[in-house]
Amino acid sequence: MFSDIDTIAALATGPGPGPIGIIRISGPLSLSIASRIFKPHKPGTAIRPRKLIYGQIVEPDSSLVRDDVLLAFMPSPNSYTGEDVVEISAHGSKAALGAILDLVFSLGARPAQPGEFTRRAFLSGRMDLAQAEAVADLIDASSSRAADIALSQMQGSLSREVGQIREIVLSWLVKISAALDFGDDAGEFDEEAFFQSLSQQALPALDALLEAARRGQILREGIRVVLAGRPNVGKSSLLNAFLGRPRALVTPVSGTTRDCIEEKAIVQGYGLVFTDTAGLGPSQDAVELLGMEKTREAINQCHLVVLVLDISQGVLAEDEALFQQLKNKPLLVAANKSDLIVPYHGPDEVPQGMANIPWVRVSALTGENLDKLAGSILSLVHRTNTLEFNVAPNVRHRAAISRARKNLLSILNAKGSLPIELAAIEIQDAVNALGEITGQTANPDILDQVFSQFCIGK
Ligand SMILES: Nc1nc2c(ncn2[C@@H]2O[C@H](COP(=O)(O)OP(=O)(O)OP(=O)(O)O)[C@@H](O)[C@H]2O)c(=O)[nH]1
Ligand SMILES: [Mg+2]
Repeated sequence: MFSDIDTIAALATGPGPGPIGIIRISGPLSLSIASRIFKPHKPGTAIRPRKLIYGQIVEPDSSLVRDDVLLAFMPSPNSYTGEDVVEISAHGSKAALGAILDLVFSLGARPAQPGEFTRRAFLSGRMDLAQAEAVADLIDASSSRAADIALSQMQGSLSREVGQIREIVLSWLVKISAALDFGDDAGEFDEEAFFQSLSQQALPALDALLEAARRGQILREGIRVVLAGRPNVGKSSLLNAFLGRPRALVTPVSGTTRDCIEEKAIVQGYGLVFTDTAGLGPSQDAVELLGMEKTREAINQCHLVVLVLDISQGVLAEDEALFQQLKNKPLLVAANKSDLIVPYHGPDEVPQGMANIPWVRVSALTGENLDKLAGSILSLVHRTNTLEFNVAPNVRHRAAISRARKNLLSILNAKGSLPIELAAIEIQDAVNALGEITGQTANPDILDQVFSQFCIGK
């Protein structure tokens, strides 16, 4: 049978040299290309589905051996793309892999576009669009929490939630269409039930997804933590301790850090974006004053502030003044330089005014209690933004959810004065917007936009 689907190939592993590199071929020619270049170690061994076979890649014309490899064949429809797929695991040198790929191209495959394997998986119905996007999220995940959510969405968690809302809205579209087409013959259209279903089922579910998107953004981009405090208390030393490398300058001179320094660290599975700041306090120096202005901006934009103290000096009036300024933000105190005070095992003497906020004694110098500080940061984030969720709609999903939400609100806000024809249009738009998330109503432009963000080979 004639097929207009061509065969694509690409390196599926990273571009640098590595112990193993995997070449993936997908499309109708996959098996015939593999048969022409693969010579099994045991003569006569057939390329059988889902069996790993050891052999060599040999140029058909020159009989030149290119590499020792393992080859796997996954026939359609039970493969990643839904098409015939061959994967060749070779040695990961650029030269060896490049030569094998050239051979594959010379026999009729063409280089895959970014995300084209996953696009084919979507088009053949192996996964929906939200699941396909989760594949890219999983590859890009920089923390284990972000990876957990990507995996959950790859397995369909977001698609199910969106699908349930779409079902509700779609069921009303069907009823409204019947009422419009058949009038009284379709039976009474229950307007009350319609409004109730939108306001009490669909709308709260959309709002919950928008809230999940907001929280998910924290995980995608990292939890923004500002290290603030008087000059010289050890803010930069704490940043370096979290990063495990000397990123910021540390000196005994007060006012060493003049500009904000932002760095991401993975702490207990979460991405934390720390901002080390210029110390806050009285100053006449124009540069220092500018630095403090930037510190305040960073504080405004962060999820939480760690107020760093030099506990070897006790809690000074300046520390308490800073505490007063910061206490409206999620806040905790890092009582730093605890190595300088006599070993102490009783409860911390926390000043009365600061009694209600988490307080951790640490030493950036020795690393003592750094884990405890990290744990306190995370539990404070959990308290202010629960992070126990398994869906995190991205920017594209959020836009579609907001559109659907707007459609439902225009029906509900009209309080029954909207002609049913117009309600039908709003409902149809909402169904379409939700369908864009999972791909039922996604046009080629949306697909291009989604898949162009993938890497080649995925
Ligand atoms: N003993 C001890 N010294 C520390 C500790 N943390 C920082 N220091 C010392 O305190 C001094 C100031 O440290 P920095 O990290 O530069 O302090 P900072 O808060 O960033 O200072 P500015 O950038 O000037 O605001 C340096 O001499 C550090 O070595 C600690 O936990 N224990
Ligand atoms: Mg500093």
